[in-house]
Amino acid sequence: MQNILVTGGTGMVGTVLKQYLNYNESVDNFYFISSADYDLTDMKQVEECFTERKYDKIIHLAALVGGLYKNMNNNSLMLMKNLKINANIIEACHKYNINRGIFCLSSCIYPKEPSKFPMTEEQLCESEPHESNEGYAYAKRMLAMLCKHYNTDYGREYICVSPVNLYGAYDNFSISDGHVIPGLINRMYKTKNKIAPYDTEEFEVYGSGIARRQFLFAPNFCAVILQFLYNKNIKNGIYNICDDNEYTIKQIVSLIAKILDFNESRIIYNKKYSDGIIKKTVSNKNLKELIPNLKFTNIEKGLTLTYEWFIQNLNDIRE
Ligand code: NAP
Ligand code: GFB
Repeated sequence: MQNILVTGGTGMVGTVLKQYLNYNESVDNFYFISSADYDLTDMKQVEECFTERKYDKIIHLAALVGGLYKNMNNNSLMLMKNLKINANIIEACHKYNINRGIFCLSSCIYPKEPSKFPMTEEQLCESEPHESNEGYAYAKRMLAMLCKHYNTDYGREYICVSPVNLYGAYDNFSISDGHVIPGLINRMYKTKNKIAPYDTEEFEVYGSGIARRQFLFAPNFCAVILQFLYNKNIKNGIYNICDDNEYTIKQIVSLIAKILDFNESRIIYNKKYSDGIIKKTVSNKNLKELIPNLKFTNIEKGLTLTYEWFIQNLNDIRE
């Protein structure tokens, strides 16, 4: 029986992982922490966390996370907070002899003008990321560098998983800070039900709608994290986590409108809002070689389950 520390245990992925483990018996003890337990930007508190008990493995999910507009307006905060969290965690993992762990990157940290699409893991640092999330991107790139060099210098097994845009239950439905799927579901629901200030005739989508994104249902990502944690053949490296599909924002808007039974003729696109990066397609070739029969939830089913959770938890959603 091993002790496994899960940082970011109260976020979307952390909470879905906890649920996943409840459903699927686990041989180990998982300890889920949040910023209320330990502020990981403060090394003193990180030390307290790592001396509370002996941990054998770690799943490092904690980060200051946000959608396009939160990143665009807070690059310095996203850089500083995430740099401190990631450096403190790696330093503590090594100091307290945690030899193996899963560390979370993101597809938005890849180059904005890559040499080729879909982007493979080797292209991660071939040029600078998109300016809209530069702070967050460099803090995650530094996490990847820390894992790479602690693996090389000290024989650690710090493995990086790099998911695409995640969504699902327990997401952050904040209209200003959240990602596109929870943002659209929350605002379209409010417009449909005439809830001020979104009780408008027209429903405004931010941007032109032409941007393309890959989406991954959070429970699918949790299944991959656990497979990587226990797969002894995987000892280091970076792995993109995504299925084969990519959608325009227009397609996502239309899918969400169908699920909410919202009249699409009321939808307009406001190009005053940034689209962010137009395309950031990553390859899942390495993932499929590692786990050939990986199952992914299709977007229609994932969005429907997310909306059903939203409706059932309206009073408790993060927004
Ligand atoms: P989330 O819902 O925003 O949760 C973030 C978690 O990190 C929360 O548990 C939060 O604790 C914790 N945290 C934040 N700052 C902290 C601090 N200073 N000290 C301690 N804990 C802190 O994020 P998520 O969507 O689950 O993301 C999980 C991981 O996936 C992150 O590493 C993120 O970068 C990565 N990722 C997310 C997406 C996406 O689309 N959501 C896409 C790619 C990669 P509190 O609850 O106490 O605040
Ligand atoms: O999900 P999102 O905020 O993040 O935006 P990114 C995706 C796309 O949706 C952009 C459009 O092209 C937006 O213009 N969009 C349309 C909306 N309506 C909305 C809305 O109501 N809310 C939001 N948020 N977008 C993030 C990175 O980029 O990807 C983060 O900034 C993180 O660091 C995340 O990595 C996964 O995909 O543009």
